[in-house]
Amino acid sequence: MSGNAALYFVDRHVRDGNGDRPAFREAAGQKRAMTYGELADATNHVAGALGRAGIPREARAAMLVLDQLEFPQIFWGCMKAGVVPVPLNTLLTTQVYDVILNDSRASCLFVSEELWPVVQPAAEASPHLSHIVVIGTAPEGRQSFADFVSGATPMPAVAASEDDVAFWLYSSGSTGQPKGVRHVHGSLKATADAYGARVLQIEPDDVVFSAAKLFFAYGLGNAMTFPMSVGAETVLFNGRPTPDTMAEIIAAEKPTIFCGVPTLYAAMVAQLESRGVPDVKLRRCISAGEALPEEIGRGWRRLWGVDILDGVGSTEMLHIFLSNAPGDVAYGTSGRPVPGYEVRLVDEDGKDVGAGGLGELLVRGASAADGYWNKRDKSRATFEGEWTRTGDKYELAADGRYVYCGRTDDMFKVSGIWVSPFEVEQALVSHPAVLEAAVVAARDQDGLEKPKAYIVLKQAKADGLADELREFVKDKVGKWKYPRWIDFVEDLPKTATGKIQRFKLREEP
Ligand code: 3SK
Repeated sequence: MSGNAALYFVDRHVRDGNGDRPAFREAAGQKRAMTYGELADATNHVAGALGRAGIPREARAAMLVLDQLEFPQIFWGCMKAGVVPVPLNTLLTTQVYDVILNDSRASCLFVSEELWPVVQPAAEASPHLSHIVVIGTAPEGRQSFADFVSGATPMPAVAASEDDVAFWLYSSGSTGQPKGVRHVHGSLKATADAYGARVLQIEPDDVVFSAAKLFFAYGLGNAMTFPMSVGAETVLFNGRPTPDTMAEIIAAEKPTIFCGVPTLYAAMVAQLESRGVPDVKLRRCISAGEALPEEIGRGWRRLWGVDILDGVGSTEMLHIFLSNAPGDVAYGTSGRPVPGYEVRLVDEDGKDVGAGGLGELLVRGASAADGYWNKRDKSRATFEGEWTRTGDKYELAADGRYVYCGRTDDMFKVSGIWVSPFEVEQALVSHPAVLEAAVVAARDQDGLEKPKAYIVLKQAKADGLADELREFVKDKVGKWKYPRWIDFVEDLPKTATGKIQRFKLREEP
């Protein structure tokens, strides 16, 4: 049998007589919905339209597409045709789209009408794009998605091996350099069988709502492949996730599974503490992107009566490989390896560190990417045979849980002793006045590194707060770790997955 993932995730449901089951519904805009049968049909049409347009197998199709019904139609339609969909972060700049369109040499671009203005200059300058397809109302001279598929002869999925490259995702990482991460067909089922089945424990009757968008590896699993692996339904939202929009959608759409990121959970807890939560029974809540502060997990549990399962994944591993699990939650830790994955901690010489030691986390599992596109040195440095380097520093606690200590490149020494910015940030966010914090190394007048904090407050700043926070950190995590400088800011620079971009803060004079 062909290993084309579209057969498993899409066509299998029709073959098994489940074509009438709901697959996706939109929570905003036209509020359209689509069954598994309609999706199978639409994807065959997209595949046929790609063939008719002369887009060959293995060509890349860039997708700058909001969370709307066309996303799964195009993603799986491309895979049926053997064309490689490349979902792009919808929040980037024209300049970064220019870099990505050139790097990927995409021959085709699918773009939501709302996003066309930002990509237009890059798309029109691209020497590689032969087709630009606008979802919604196409501007003068451009082809709409409806016209692109209209009259196309439906085409079934091409035979593919599980090891064929199926799709790419661009990872900006914490350094901001986009890298095309090439994933194979087999990886999608590997993550669904591991995290989806064993941690999320998703069931056919679940309704999933993910604040993380489909273009992130995290959102792609949450809101597409996990629900589709069991024939469940996903609520799609094409807008910005804020505490207000999330609470409204949860109240109206009544999901059973909610997938968020720490920043959003923090803002939701702060807001819902005074307003109260909607009368909805969430049975599973998950978090990734960055480590979840303990207070937020506890606050959420108080409000909703359900834990947040915090985990860590990466674009390179496609989804979460280390996680807390239902009935086995320890806030402030990333939990244990997800069944199907193995992890190791190694020191700077690549030697395994002993119990209680601090080391870089390496992971092994079936969903590892096939490598970065066109970046041989970076591929070699990250994918070491079966093991993938994560760039995250972890400690293994005596109870077998892993505790996040920061990025390998964010750690610094103060008076010869390691400081984890993450640990200082955790101390700061446990202060009642602090909503978010980012800590970086800055140099004092002697050129020595010391912690500097950027802080987003919950409310207006009280007099003497900076000194109070310094004492608070000293008491909580150690005298040498307190921030010598504190800047109160409106927000923090973040990657699309919610990771703080400390390198941007370090760049400041
Ligand atoms: O950042 C994470 O933890 C993550 C989780 C799942 C998939 C992708 C990513 C980056």
